[in-house]
Amino acid sequence: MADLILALDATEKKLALKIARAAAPHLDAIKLGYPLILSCGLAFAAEFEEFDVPLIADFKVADIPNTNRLIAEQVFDAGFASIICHGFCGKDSVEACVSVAEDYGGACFVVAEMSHPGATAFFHGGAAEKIAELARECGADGIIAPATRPERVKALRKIVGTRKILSPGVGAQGGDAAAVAEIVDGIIVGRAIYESDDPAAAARSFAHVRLGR
Ligand code: NUP
Repeated sequence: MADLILALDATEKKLALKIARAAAPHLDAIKLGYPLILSCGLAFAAEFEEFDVPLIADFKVADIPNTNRLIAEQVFDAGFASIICHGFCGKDSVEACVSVAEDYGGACFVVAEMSHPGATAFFHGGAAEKIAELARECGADGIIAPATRPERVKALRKIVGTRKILSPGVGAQGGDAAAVAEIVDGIIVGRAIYESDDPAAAARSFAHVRLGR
């Protein structure tokens, strides 16, 4: 069974908080990324404290090690529990994020393969496997792998072993939560919850995935 992680890509403060308040009782984490943070500012993350759900920063950090370190420090200072970085920049860049995460008692996840159709152009042909291996070597807490391609999640699971796999692509992108729930540690759901007229009910509809939590 897997955690349910809301990808809160709403871009308006009041609406974002309303959705979070409604859905929070049915969630294990909330993921905030560029859409919300560029609109509302990094400090806005503090306003989610009241929901008592850990925050994941999805900035897909992809820079030189020093810049990655500076970004990760900003993220954890703002109260996030986890950060997502890219792996294609190499070991030293990923290690910078992992090291800051460790300093703050947080977690770092590395994108191994993305969920959209175009991702196959660069992530297939061995790249995703290499990135998953690199994530393991760097001591990352886990990887991001696509719910839109359960067979790829299975292949990457063989590489990362017991490290966590968080899986986006459920709902709006066509992925089926049930198809990956048994092989991942968390499913990431955005529009299927935050664009719903009833975000609480939409989040609750994934309860089968969270059974036993
Ligand atoms: O490969 C990825 N696919 C993906 O959709 C890596 C991601 N981080 N995401 C994010 O997950 C994406 O940016 C969005 O925030 C969320 C999926 O949202 P939705 O398609 O469920 O609305």
